[in-house]
Amino acid sequence: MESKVLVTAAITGAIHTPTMSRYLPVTPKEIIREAVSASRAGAAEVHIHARDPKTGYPSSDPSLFAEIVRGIRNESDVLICLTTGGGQDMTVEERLSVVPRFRPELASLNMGSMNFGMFPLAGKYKEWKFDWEQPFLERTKDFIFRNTFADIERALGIMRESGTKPELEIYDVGHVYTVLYLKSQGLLQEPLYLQFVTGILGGIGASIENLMFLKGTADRLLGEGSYRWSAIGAGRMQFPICTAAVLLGGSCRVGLEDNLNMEKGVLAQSNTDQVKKMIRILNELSLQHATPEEGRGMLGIVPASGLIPSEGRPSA
Ligand code: KMH
Ligand code: ZN
Repeated sequence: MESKVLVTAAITGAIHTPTMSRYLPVTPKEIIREAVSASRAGAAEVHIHARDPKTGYPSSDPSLFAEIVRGIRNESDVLICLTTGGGQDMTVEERLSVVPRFRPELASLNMGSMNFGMFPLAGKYKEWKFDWEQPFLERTKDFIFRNTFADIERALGIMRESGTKPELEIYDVGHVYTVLYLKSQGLLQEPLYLQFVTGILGGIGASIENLMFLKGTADRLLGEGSYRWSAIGAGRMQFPICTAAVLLGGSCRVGLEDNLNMEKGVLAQSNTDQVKKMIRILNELSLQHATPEEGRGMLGIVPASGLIPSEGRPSA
């Protein structure tokens, strides 16, 4: 087992909408506050999306990302992982633009095109805070989350030039084979960083059997020592999947991007509350969370000496 567990907090994402929880961070200030607080509670990594501060609509606006990155960096040395998954209306170019601009230590990289169904969430609410929310969710019945091989290769080129490590998002077992292919082409550097995403409608379901299948496949194809891994359970499976992951020697991701609740029917009042719950679980299991520096060591990220406040990292 890894000696330490790298806990990630995914602060706001592009799935949930403001009606679903008044605690969902929306403005750059809220996102910064939540990220810094989550890191103080034990998250070594924060996964960042931006939203329109007035409406909460997922945004690729670089000025919002700049404010968020700068704000977090001013107060914390937490590993910052910027999304390149973005939101459903963004082009691949818009989604990737944060990488050369901010040169983050980590950026997500989704391992295949797929259905990404958020439409069942639309049926759970009768009244909406904003007009965009219901159609935004319903549209995903006809949405393809685009991540072609060409897109992935382009993203990897940009990440290489930017000194950014890709966090490889694996939504199903075929995506592990895509990682194997990319590795065989010399496009990935070890240790690889895999994020097993379970419970998205269109991807593999959130069960412990599936998690073990994903990990077993990765061990067999990639070699156990060649990668670090973390897991996500979307929705109510967040804590069960995270707990299983850490028992299997992996790391885990919590946060309001993936789950709005603390337990069934109880909204989490912050990302930090979820991080604290995960740390309590780790402690009960005699496991320890990694600091950001230990996280960098686990992922083979050269510590960015003098992480500059205004952008993600200094030039190479
Ligand atoms: N929302 C998660 C299921 C990304 O931002 O690139 C996956 C995710 C992808 O976080
Ligand atoms: Zn994300």
